[in-house]
Amino acid sequence: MKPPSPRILAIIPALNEEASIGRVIADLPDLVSTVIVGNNGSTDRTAEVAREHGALVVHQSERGYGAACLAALDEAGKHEPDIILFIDGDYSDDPTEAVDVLQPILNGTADIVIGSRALGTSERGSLTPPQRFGNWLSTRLIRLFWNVPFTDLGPFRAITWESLERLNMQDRNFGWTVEMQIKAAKHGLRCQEVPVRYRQRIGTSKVSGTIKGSVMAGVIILKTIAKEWWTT
Ligand SMILES: Nc1nc2c(ncn2[C@@H]2O[C@H](COP(=O)(O)OP(=O)(O)OP(=O)(O)O)[C@@H](O)[C@H]2O)c(=O)[nH]1
Ligand SMILES: [Mg+2]
Repeated sequence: MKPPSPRILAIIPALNEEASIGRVIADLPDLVSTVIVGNNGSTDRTAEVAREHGALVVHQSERGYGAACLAALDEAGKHEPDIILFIDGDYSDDPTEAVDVLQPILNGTADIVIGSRALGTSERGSLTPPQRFGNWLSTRLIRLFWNVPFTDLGPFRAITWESLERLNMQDRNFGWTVEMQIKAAKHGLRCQEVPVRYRQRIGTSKVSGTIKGSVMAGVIILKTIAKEWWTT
């Protein structure tokens, strides 16, 4: 008898992404059974568009990438998921590549898979120089301290539900992705990367396109690395 196929849930943190969120949901492959949008107090039609495309929308009034993901995860837990796929709501990631991101977990060779934009191709202007440098520095530090050779902190990623529960994620902001990778290394999870492509976002840039946003995200990421190092 064929074993039952794993239940795969996608989580999309979203703040004012009405122009792109529908396309992200529509382009996800059929093997994703449920989409949960962590709506961070959007003042546009993000929630309506997401619902029109069949997603469940969870509201999180507290701003912050991690806060949106945590709210969506609370809901995800009610659906007995096997695998969680994370993807941004601005259409920078290509949802059709979810198949590649999920494959190592489906094959049983990985517990967490990061879609790496450093291994793949990024459209001109989609990643700013400070962002590239920040990702390079952060992944070098992870390699140095925890000995796992990640090349990116990209948002497009998949992890088994069982592993995610073990990581006990805490960060409520842009430390979310780096925290997950460091904790995965600390817990000895089987970590893998696959190349993904990255495009110019749809809609207006909120973080990386502004100097203030980049500096803030960089500081939060470095602080998270320091905190995890202290608590190793
Ligand atoms: N900026 C921001 N984004 C959030 C928040 N909560 C959820 N998001 C979503 O998190 C994802 C990543 O944020 P982005 O604004 O795309 O961040 P980025 O890719 O570093 O930079 P830009 O695409 O240039 O804005 C998007 O889907 C946002 O809608 C939040 O509180 N602030
Ligand atoms: Mg973006």
